[in-house]
Amino acid sequence: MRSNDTIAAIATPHGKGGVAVVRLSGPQALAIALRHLSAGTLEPRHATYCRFDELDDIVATLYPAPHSYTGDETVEFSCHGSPYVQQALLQTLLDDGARLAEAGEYTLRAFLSHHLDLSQAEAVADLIDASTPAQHRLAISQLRGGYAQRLKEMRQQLLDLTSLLELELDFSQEDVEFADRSQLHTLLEQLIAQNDRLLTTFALGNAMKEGVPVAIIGSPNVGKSTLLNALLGDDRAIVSPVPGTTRDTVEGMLTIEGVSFRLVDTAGLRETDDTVERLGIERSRRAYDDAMVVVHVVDTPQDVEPLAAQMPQDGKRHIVVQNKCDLGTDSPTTGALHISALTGEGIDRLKQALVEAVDQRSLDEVLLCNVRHRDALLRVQEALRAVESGLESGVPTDLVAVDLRDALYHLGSITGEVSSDEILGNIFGRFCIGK
Ligand SMILES: Nc1nc2c(ncn2[C@@H]2O[C@H](COP(=O)(O)OP(=O)(O)OP(=O)(O)O)[C@@H](O)[C@H]2O)c(=O)[nH]1
Ligand SMILES: [Mg+2]
Repeated sequence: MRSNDTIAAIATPHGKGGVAVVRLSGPQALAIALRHLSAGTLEPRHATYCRFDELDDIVATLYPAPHSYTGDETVEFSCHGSPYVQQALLQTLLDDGARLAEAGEYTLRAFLSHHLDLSQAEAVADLIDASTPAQHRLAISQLRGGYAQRLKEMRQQLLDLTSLLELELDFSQEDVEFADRSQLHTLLEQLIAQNDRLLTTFALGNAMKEGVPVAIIGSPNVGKSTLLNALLGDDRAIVSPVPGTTRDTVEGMLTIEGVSFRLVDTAGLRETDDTVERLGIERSRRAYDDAMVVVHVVDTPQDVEPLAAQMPQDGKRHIVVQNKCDLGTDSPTTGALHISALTGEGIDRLKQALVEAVDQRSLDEVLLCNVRHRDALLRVQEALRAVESGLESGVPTDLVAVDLRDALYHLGSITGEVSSDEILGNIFGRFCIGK
């Protein structure tokens, strides 16, 4: 995977801008650059104002190896942001021996030269994708390493465990259980607990990244679609006085106080003989299952109490909303937020309730937010459980060691201690060119 090519790409977005940055990185970077710059030389990490051929007046900066992002010698050209200038500058570099960088190749090089581990490289992609403060916070904490640190600790514990067990293996001929089994058990239990704890943070981490899933649930005609539209400030879903209007789930993204929510309007729940409506109701149930927050909508005060009384204890946050309060027919009930999706009354209070339903404190903890990492940690969990039961049932130590190595392998796949071209291709292919 490691190549000695000198690569070049435009690092700034497509199109016209005040300034554009073209990056050149690899062993020939400085040599190529100096053939086109009016400056005789470039001082490391100093901005040098000079001419690039007859093309443009630019600022060039040299980052010598190994203290650059990629670890290779790198020159960055800040030119005027005309698409013509950017393209012509890039083409000059390509004509002079550089190769066009592939998507994510700069960050791939940073990984291969050990400037970033794999989880941090993925955080770079997340950071570029971040569009809310919560997504940004998540990506930065993964990049700066609270998360990588946690994985490193787990890896160290796993290595300790392995060496304890191997000690026992070394002495197995002498027919003694050499390793202190109780120490082994303690270490193992600690590891399993750590791993499980990290896994449980996935729901929140993923919700922060992809939007907190919110299901809007209720009987037909109570105003769920009207509510979705009111929250989004957009005519997203069809509204009509006919019960059973919404047949499919309808989604919309909403950011409140820096947290993004994925709102899902659903088909009204009722007994029905209509096949299509029944399929829609099945989807409503699925939306409920996937939700972190459930907004229950009713339109009569009598429905509030029975609903509030039998709220399921399913780990989800439930909010009861009594809609159509503009009709003035309802006496105020406790246990529900009174709103009118039609006039917008109470919508701000509902938004507040949504934000409060997300435990913001836990945002400062290390959160798992990457599906690939979650899959790996599930495999670690499986392997550790196998170790546990192997030790309990007196399976030969060398077989237990196989499961331990399995756990090490999957943990290492997260940070990239073990990786394959396929994994790397998958991860870095998602980047834009120039990163
Ligand atoms: N007066 C009043 N009418 C409302 C309010 N919200 C919704 N409605 C009306 O109630 C009717 C049903 O609204 P919808 O939003 O389609 O209801 P729904 O819950 O999505 O219904 P289904 O999709 O059939 O399950 C429409 O005629 C809306 O205009 C409200 O706050 N006040
Ligand atoms: Mg509807």
